[in-house]
Formats: sequence, C-alpha cells, structure tokens
Amino acid sequence: MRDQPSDLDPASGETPLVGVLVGSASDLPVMQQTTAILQRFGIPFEMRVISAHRSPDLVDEFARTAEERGMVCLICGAGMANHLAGAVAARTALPVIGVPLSGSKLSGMDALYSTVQMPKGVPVATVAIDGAINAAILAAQIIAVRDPEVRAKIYEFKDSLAEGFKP
Ligand code: RP5
Repeated sequence: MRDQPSDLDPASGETPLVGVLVGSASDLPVMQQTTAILQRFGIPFEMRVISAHRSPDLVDEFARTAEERGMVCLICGAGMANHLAGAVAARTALPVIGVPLSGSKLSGMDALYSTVQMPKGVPVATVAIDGAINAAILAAQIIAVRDPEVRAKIYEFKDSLAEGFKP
C-alpha cells in the first residue's frame, strides 16, 4: 500500500518530536494506542503507514531526514517479518523503539524475533508483542530527559500506576 500521512497527526502545527511508523493500515488499531499515550503526554508526533517491504524508498527517505526535521525518537510497529524498525535504525542515529505486532499465524513471535534479534551495531529497543503503550511511554521518557514538563507528567503517571494502568 502507498505511504499515507495519517489523519492522526496533531493539528497543532508543532514540530513532531516522535515519528510513529506502521507497516500496514491493518496495524493501526494497535498502534493508535501509541498515539493516544503521546497525546496524553502532550508530545507532538507524526504517524505514517510505510513498509520496509512495500515502500522501502519511503522508509529510507523518512529515516534519513527524521533528525533534521526535529524528531527525537522513532517508534516502528509491524507484524510478521518485521524489518521496519531495523531498516530505520540502520539509517539514523535517533533511538528506535520497535513494536512487534501479533495478528500473524505465529501470533507475533515472528515479529518479536525479527525485531529483538538485531545484530550487533544496530540496536532496536524492543517492547512486548503489541506493546504499543509501553513504546509511547518509553519515547516520552527519552524526551523527558531534557524536557521538565514531560518529566513531571511521567512522574505523575508513574504515581498513578499504584491504582493500576488507566488508559
Ligand atoms: C506487515 O505485514 C505489516 O506490518 C502487517 O502487520 C502485516 C500484514 O500486513 P497487511 O497484509 O495487513 O497489509 O508488514
């Protein structure tokens, strides 16, 4: 499928700090949990449907230009043979968080292995299968290192976890 800018992009006009890439429109129901958390922390993001296998040139362009566009962190969610996170990580110095997605006949074990088993030199910070929420929290924590406002929201959120995670 062709790359599509997402209608989930914030309308604020702010520079996106997080790039959220998904391998297929079929991944959106899970990966929208990522964008919901980013919105909750007030972090501007850009979401794109872009595939390592179907639109590799667009992956290349996105990964190589993300830093100069002001992004701080990238989240890549895909299922099956998930090469998206690794392909992106090979092309940027930005931290890349990979979300292996279920939905395949192997229930996401295929995507987990192909995301987490990166060879030396090209790390991908891999969260759980369908761990779209944790991917966003980790991205927020990366941003929080230099952003006191986001840091305060993270601490508030962590405190709230004593009563359980509330989406
Ligand atoms: C992966 O293949 C995508 O990330 C998706 O999880 C899976 C199936 O894609 P579709 O056939 O639904 O487009 O590349």
